[in-house]
Amino acid sequence: MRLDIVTIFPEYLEPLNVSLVGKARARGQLDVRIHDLRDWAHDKHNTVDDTPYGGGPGMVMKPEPWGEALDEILASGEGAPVLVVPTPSGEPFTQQLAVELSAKPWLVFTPARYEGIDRRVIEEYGDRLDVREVSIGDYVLAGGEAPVLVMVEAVARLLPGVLGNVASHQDDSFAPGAMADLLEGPVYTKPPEWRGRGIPEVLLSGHHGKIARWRRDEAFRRTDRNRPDLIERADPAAFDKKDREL
Ligand code: 6GU
Repeated sequence: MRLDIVTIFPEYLEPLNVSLVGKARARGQLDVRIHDLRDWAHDKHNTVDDTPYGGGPGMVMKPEPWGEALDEILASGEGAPVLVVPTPSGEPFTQQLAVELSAKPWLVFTPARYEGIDRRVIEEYGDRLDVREVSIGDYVLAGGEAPVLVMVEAVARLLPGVLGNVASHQDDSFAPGAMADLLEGPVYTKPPEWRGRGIPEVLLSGHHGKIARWRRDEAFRRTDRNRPDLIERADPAAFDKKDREL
């Protein structure tokens, strides 16, 4: 998969050299290209923003540098990428969207600063590309770079061969399957006693059926406590009699 990211803070994206994404890049599973938007700003101060038409606070990113940057990036590859525009007014970034994006060969991200990008840029590329305006949650950040880090990590770990153990995302919170609609429950490792605290005995029983039932009950309890909306929204058929007794 190829990813292009256009930003005025390339150094903000240095975490993409580390850990899972860094390793995927080093192995050639992920081709990440980070571009400095100011390379396409041509005045003495490399200006990329201007005051908003109609007045109001803050600054708006000018269309010309984005247009030149995106034209050059689009011309450098085969076919059409999905253009992912991070914005607090976008559609929610969900595991489902991460799965969808992970199936694409090429994504271009346009993290903005200030009050966002001149609307005409989104319209212009919307005529030619699949454009997704995406928010990572109901809070406001100073720019789209941190959301890009979030989205790239969520997508990269779904690529074939990127996670060591394919089973490790089968029962992720939000993954489809038997535990769909439930958050993951608690996990334990050695030692068997730490600061006087043991581990649930069922986990030592070797009884796989009982362990699966316990995990499901814990998942249900956690979801009921932390995200009751997920249970409200789910298909009632997803829950059995034992769930309802908890
Ligand atoms: Cl994608 N950008 C900004 N600036 N703030 C956000 C966001 C994106 N998602 C949630 N808050």
